[in-house]
Amino acid sequence: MNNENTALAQDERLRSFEEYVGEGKAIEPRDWMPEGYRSHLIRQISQHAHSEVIGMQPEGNWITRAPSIRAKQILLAKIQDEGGHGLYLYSAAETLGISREEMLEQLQTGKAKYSNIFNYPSLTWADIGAIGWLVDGAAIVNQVSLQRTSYGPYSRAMVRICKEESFHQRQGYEIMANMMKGTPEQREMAQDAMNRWWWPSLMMFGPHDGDSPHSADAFRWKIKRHSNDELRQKFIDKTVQQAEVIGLTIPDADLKWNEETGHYDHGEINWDEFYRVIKGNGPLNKQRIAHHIKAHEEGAWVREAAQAYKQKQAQKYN
Ligand code: FAQ
Repeated sequence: MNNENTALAQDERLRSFEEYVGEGKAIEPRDWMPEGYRSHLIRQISQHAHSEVIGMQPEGNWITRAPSIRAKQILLAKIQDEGGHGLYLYSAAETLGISREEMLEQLQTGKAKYSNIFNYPSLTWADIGAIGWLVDGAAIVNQVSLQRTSYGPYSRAMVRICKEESFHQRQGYEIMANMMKGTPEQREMAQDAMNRWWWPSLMMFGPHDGDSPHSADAFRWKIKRHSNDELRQKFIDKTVQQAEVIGLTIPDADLKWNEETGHYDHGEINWDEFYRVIKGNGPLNKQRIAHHIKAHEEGAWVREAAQAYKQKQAQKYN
């Protein structure tokens, strides 16, 4: 085929790919896909996986200090779930032709991002409530929308992950609700956690739609079904009501119900802080990556043992 014909065939493939996703059909690993679609998904899914795994750190910090055995059991189960979510997502990304080692190398060298939110410290037990309620709450809003994303393995991983996240969100809300029924000091602690986690949680949805460079492709290829701002608004509308029920105040003087739009108007996010954090200069970025590298190195013997066992089994059955 000459160059012109090859280009025509390529255009035709792209056209039928876009028509196919346009009809709401799922793309599977062996289907043809444009390179841009593949690399877009590798970036997003691997960053999502890294977020789940790095997200274990702020909560892991409180396992030994949970205030009861019940609270400790629940927290342990939640953190284990987050590790599991990371694994489904790494597996989904691997179907696109990147290895787990490459993804981890990109994380550890700062080439791949993970959610801004996990660069903030968990200072008190109320922070564990705020993470479950606000961070998992924000993650659910985003992930429910991703259940209908066009890439089959990603969308299927989201279905299972959302079921588990809704349990996580409730455990966080329960912690906050109980603290708000407690002593003045406990109520103050809950409000302080709310004040520190609210704005970074809103940042989780990414930049405003007009400043989101990846959104155009994401919509064209049905990777995203709702925009960053639409999902952020959805999260705000439902969370304000939950805060009111337990007596917490949202730390935003501009927050106001808008009769006309049927949504809450809200104050502006500090985007300088967002970009500073996602570029690696948040309060704990360096510590989070250093801890990941340490844990990864200390776990090398487990990977070697698993590899050796796999080879032994292969020899036995070949
Ligand atoms: N943090 O053009 P856009 C969880 C980057 S899971 C850091 O709008 P896109 C569970 C973005 O990567 C939480 N970076 O990008 C849990 C891009 O930079 P790049 C994770 C961010 O992809 C709970 C640049 O800004 N969830 O929490 C962030 O269209 C508790 C331009 O942005 C997911 O990852 C951010 N928040 O939209 C675990 C969901 N936002 O890559 C443990 C899947 C944007 O060019 C404990 N991801 N950036 O270098 C998505 O839906 C999308 O990727 C968005 C961003 C919405 C995050």
